[in-house]
Amino acid sequence: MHAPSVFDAFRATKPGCKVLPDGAFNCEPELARLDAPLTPLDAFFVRNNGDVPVDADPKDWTLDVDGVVDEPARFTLDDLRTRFEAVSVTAVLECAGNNRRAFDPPTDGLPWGRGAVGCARWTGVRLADVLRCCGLRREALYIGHHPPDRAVDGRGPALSRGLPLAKALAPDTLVAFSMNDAPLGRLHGAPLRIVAPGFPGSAWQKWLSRIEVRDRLHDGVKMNGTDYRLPRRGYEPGEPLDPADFDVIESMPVNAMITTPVDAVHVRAGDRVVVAGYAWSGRAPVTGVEILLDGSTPLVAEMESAAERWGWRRFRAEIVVPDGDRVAVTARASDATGERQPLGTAPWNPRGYCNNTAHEITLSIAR
Ligand SMILES: Nc1nc2c(c(=O)[nH]1)N[C@H]1C(S)=C(S)[C@@H](COP(=O)(O)O)O[C@H]1N2
Ligand SMILES: [Mo]
Repeated sequence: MHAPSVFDAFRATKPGCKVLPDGAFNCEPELARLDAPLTPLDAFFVRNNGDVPVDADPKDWTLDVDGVVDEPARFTLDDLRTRFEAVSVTAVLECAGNNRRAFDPPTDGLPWGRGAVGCARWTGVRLADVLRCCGLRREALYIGHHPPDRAVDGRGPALSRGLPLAKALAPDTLVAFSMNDAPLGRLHGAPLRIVAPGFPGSAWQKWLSRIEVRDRLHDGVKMNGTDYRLPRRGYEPGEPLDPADFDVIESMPVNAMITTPVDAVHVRAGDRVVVAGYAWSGRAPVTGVEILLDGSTPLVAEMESAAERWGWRRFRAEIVVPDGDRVAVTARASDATGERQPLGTAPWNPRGYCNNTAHEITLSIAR
C-alpha cells in the first residue's frame, strides 16, 4: 500500500477535504465547497477501493478492447483522439455510498457524509464509437472493465465493474480524458476513465486499460454478491443476506443538498436568508425542490433552467427566520418519475447504498 508520505501528497491536492479512515485514499469536501455549478477539482471527492496506479506516461498508455468482438483492438491515447469525435458531457458523479453515515443502524462500508458527489464537465470520446469500431458481435450483452489498481492487501484487482451494453452504447457514455477542461488528475483516473452518467460512481472505472465485451453480466471484483446491489425486498438489520434478492444498482435516485448556508450557522429572527444548493437525479430530470421549515410550510424553490440532462440544477429560496431558538431547514427534490426524496430517514438497506434522505440543516436563532 502507499507510504504515509504518498497519502500526504494526495491530501495536499485536496485542501478542505476530509480524509476517511481507510487503507486506501478516500476523501470528501465540506458541503460549502460544493456551492458551484462545476465542482472545483481540489474539492472533488475521491473514492479508491485500492491503490492509485503510479503516474503512467500517457504516451505509453493503451486501452484494449476484447471479448465478443470481431476485431479486438489496442488504442493509444492518440488513436482515441484522432480516430473518434471528442465530446463533452456535464454530469454528476455520485458514489453509491454517499451519505451512508445517515443509516441507522450503521452498515458496512465507508461512512461517507453528503460530500461523495460532484459535478464536472467531462470530455472524451463516445464509448459506443470505440466499441462499434471493434465490431460488436450479436451476443454482446455487457462490458467488463479490467483495471490496473490493486486491492489494499496487494492481492487482485481493487474493483472490476462494468455496464449493460445499452448503457455502454448510450451517446453520453464516454471514455474521458479531461475533467473541467483540464487533464484528468491522477486521483480521478488519468489518463482514461469511464463516464456513465446516472449510474453509481463505481461504474465509472478509473485508469481504464481494458474493456471486455461479454455475452453475460460481468463477474469482476465487487460485481457479485451484494456489492453495489439493492435488495428487491425489505431487509431487517442482522438478517442473513441472500444475494438472489439483490439487483445491480443502475441509477442513482433523486437527491439534493443545501450548500448555503452551512449547518448550524447563526441567524436572527426576521432575517431573510437565502437557502440554495443543487438537485440531481440519475433516473429522470429534476422537476423541483421544496424547502420545509421545521418540517412544514413548504416553499417552492426557484430553479435555474436545466441546460444539461446529467448536470445538477441550482435551487434557491428566500426564507424568513421565525422566532425561536433554532429552525430546521429541509430541501426535498423530486424528479420526472414522480419520485420524491424521503423525509427523515431513507429506507435502510444492508450495504448502505443510495441514501437520498432529504437534507436538513439547523439554523441557530440569536435573540
Ligand atoms: N479503477 C478504479 N476505478 C474506480 C474506483 C476504483 O477503486 N478503482 N472507484 C469507483 C468508485 S466506487 C467511485 S464512487 C468513483 C469515484 O471517482 P473519483 O475518485 O474520481 O471521485 O470511481 C470509481 N472508479
Ligand atoms: Mo463509489
